[in-house]
Amino acid sequence: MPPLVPLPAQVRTTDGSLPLDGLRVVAGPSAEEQRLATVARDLLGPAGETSGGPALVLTLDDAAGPDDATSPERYTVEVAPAGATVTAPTTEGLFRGLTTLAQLATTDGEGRTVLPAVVVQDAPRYAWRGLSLDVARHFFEPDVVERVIDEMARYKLSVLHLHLTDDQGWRLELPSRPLLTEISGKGEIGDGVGGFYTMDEFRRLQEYAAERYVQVVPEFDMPGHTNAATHAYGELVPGGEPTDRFGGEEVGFSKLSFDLPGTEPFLRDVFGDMAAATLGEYVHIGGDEVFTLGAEEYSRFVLLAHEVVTAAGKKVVGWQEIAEAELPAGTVVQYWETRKDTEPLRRAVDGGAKILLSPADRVYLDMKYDADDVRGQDWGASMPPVELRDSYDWEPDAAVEGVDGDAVVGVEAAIWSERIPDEDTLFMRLLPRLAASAEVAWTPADARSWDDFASRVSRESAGWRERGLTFHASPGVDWA
Ligand code: TNX
Repeated sequence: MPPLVPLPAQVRTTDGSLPLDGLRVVAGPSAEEQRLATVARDLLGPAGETSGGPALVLTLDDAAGPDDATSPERYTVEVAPAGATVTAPTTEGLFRGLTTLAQLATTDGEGRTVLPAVVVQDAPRYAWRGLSLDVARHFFEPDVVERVIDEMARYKLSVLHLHLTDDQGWRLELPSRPLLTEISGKGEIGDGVGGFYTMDEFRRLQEYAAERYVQVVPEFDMPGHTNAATHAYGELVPGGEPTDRFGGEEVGFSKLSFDLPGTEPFLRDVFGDMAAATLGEYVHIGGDEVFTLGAEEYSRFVLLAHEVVTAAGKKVVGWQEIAEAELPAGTVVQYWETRKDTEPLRRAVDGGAKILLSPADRVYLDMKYDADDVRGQDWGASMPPVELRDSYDWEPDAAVEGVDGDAVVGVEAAIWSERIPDEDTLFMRLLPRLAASAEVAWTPADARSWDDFASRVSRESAGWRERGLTFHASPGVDWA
């Protein structure tokens, strides 16, 4: 069996192989199909075109994918010695099929790059297969984020959630509130200079992601985690004096007060600007770890943020805590706190909310891998380390007690960057756990097994090395 990650729904190997050398790529006439033909040529390497030889044909076709699949991302890949096809109902499906094709490429006994003969019929378990990246505690330049998106695309992830604000920094320039980045774009945890994305950089980042069928979901975290905002705009705190810069790791001390006259205009400005700059359908309103507001004030805050985002034409996502408010149906609630009672989540789901799964003990990728991993995130005795197998061996349907699998929109790994000062550390934390989380989100439950995953993921390290990416050599895997 070819070592595909995430494992497709159905893979059948047949005889022979198709050399890439000279393979033509043929696609339909639309601009996007033609672009995908170029993507295919890039993914398959410098194959070189010859006329009349075998071809790789990309075709839009509703009949593609496993028999019972309805996902727009479903696809079929067929490779035979005479040629290859990728079929899908959408260009998104074609792209997912191409990423499978790229993983299939291997070297044969004569040193040629070939695709093994195979039939893959595939579709994702969940549409939302995400990664949440904290660019507030430590800032990551656009080129680093692009390299993260490249790996996400390889593992068929579909959502990049950017945690753009926190106590330590504000990372998105906004036309309505320039001081946010002029003042709070500088600095981060430790001695780093910080930084922020201009509107232009943010648009280009979203386009880069969209070309890989990854949707960016931007987050402004409120009403806690707000020191970067109150450091820039004194009107957001009683007394009107801007708060001091914060470069520590502590959480839960900052807040926005609902009743200050500056608060609602601020909320309308920042979420309005953000919604206008967002190409995707979702905006994340934060809402986590608010220890400084009463339940009623918190609730009013969440509902106001919800209203502003909805009025701007975007759907709302928020951290688990927003389930304490009476949420409108369709709100996506991001579960993370495995140590808390899930009763508010059950109530939210009864009211029509959807659940996005980011259980910290499985897919918080900043957590230490093992007890000796002193530079990893550590929540003390209440949270054990998160090794690769922990990220793999869990069942989304059973993750939130009393919440039915039908309410789950997907799985999102999260990486908080308090202890991630640079790109090498970032990738060492992401890899290999990101691949495990991706398979949990993509592959049918009954097709998954740790032993099989361990043998397939072992082959990924060769590519990580080639691409200059750091990774953690998790035990139990015979790394290539
Ligand atoms: C909790 S998880 C947080 C973050 C921290 C993280 C550190 C969540 C929604 N909030 O603010 O970065 O712990 O592990």
